[in-house]
Amino acid sequence: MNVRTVVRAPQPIEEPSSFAADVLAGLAAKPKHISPKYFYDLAGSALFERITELPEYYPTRCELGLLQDNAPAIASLFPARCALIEFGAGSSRKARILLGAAATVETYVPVDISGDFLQQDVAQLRRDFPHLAVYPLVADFTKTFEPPAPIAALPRVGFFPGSTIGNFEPHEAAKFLRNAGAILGANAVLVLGVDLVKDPAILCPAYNDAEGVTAKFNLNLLARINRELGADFDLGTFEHHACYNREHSRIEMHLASTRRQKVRVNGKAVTFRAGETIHTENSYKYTLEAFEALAHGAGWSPLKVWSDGLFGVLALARADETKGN
Ligand code: AVI
Repeated sequence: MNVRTVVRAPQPIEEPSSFAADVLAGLAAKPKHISPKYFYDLAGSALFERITELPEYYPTRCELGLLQDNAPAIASLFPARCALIEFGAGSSRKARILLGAAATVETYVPVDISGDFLQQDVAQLRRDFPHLAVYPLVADFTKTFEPPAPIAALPRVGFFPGSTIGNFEPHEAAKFLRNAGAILGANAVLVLGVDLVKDPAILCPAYNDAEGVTAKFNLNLLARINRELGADFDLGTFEHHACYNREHSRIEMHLASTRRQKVRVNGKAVTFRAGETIHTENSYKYTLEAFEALAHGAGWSPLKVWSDGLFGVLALARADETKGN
């Protein structure tokens, strides 16, 4: 999700938090897995920020370039006097590009699950865009939420940059799109970033950078489990693996145990075979056609696409509106 600086509070060890419960359930499953949403503690967020600046990690650079080069054209699709709702507003860096080009945006609603984070950026935004009303909203954008009352009457534009949609399973991506349609309402436009299928010679280095930052980002998940759940993972005995799965058009990230071992997590023993992995992330890559089909099934029609061949920025409209209903 673009640049995240979210600090999530450590979960108590005694009361099984959802972090503890999810980690234990994922480590008991076959194959072992842990949700990528747990990458983003303070250290993980800082590592992700470094990833976005790596020479091999093209998505952030591509998306920023597409937004900068096409901001007036993107903004021309926005309804008059609208509210811009950003889903998972890690930093408003990308929204600022649209806000600078779209005089028609009256109100900006950054939505993030972390209230701490949202406050960091709002004061500066208000200084930089004095005519803009900013209503940060603490909410889980993968679920339905009520937009703030002052935007009740405004047409809405959704913004979901960063190709974060690629970290959802395709059925979850469709669910997000349907949910976004319900939140944004009639006449809505949704602008999102989608990473495209491409030569694995470009894809694989983006997740296996020479400096090893992505490896640190992946391994930080085990360090976080050690810190917050009193586990005893020996990080020296796990390796970062990232590979392109052609059949599913996705980069898969795993943490592979280099030997047979037993680890204690929250008081429970977890055993690993040599070479056994924890599946930590999928990053789906779409063709524009495949993404448009997914969006169509979830009630959205493409209005316009900007692409450099590596990455796509898509503007979608609610499907019923494009039929004139
Ligand atoms: C946040 N998300 C879009 C990134 C991606 O490319 O899937 C997360 C990431 N994982 C490894 N590098 C970056």
